[in-house]
Amino acid sequence: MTDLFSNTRPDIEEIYPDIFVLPNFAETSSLLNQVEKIIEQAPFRKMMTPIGHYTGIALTNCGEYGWTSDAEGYRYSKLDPQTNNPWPSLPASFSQLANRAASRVAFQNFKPDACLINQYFVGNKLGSHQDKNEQDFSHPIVSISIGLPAIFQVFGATRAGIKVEYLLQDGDVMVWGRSARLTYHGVKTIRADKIDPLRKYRINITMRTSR
Ligand code: MD3
Ligand code: FE
Repeated sequence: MTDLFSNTRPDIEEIYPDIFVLPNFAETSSLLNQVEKIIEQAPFRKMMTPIGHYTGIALTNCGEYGWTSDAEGYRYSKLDPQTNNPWPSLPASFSQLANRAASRVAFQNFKPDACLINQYFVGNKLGSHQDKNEQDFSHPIVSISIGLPAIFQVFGATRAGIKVEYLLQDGDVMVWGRSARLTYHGVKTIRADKIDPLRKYRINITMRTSR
């Protein structure tokens, strides 16, 4: 029987075919320390999109390749376009965490070469989209949620498909691949946390194999 008053969650939840959540899998304070170091080298910034708007979310990258956007389109780049320096290196603790999470859902030897770090403030959202700038869709994607909670939306095979919604919380790790690799997804508008009003933002770390 489900206990309404307990907040325990299972070790692994498959929220949609081939999209897995590992609740509270990550210890986030050490990850945040690493993010602080990364943004000294490569600060959070909004990027121009191909349709001439700026991304609402601020972002940066670490790892060999970083996801970037400008008037020409979306791509992975070895250099930070703002400084022309290589992106900060991917901390071993990030790739180890991603590799451990992926292996829990039967993706062995996941070795991300790209790590996108998104920063959401209250009011920010991420509309329905696919991640398709990578070369080989047989690799999974692993993401880590830090800070404010967010309602993650899965739309399925089309932009406006049937939704599954899941509340991602601090420390939750998501792994998806195989049949879900090209699934449309998004993040609903971030709201202030009444229980924890000092939390001002959400950070999502997404690790991918770009090629
Ligand atoms: C499910 N970021 O940066 S990560 C993105 O919370 C992005 O910042 C969201 O979507 C965030 O592209 C969600 C989790 C995620 C990423 C890609 C997916 C889930 C996915 C691709 C297919 C299915
Ligand atoms: Fe995405």
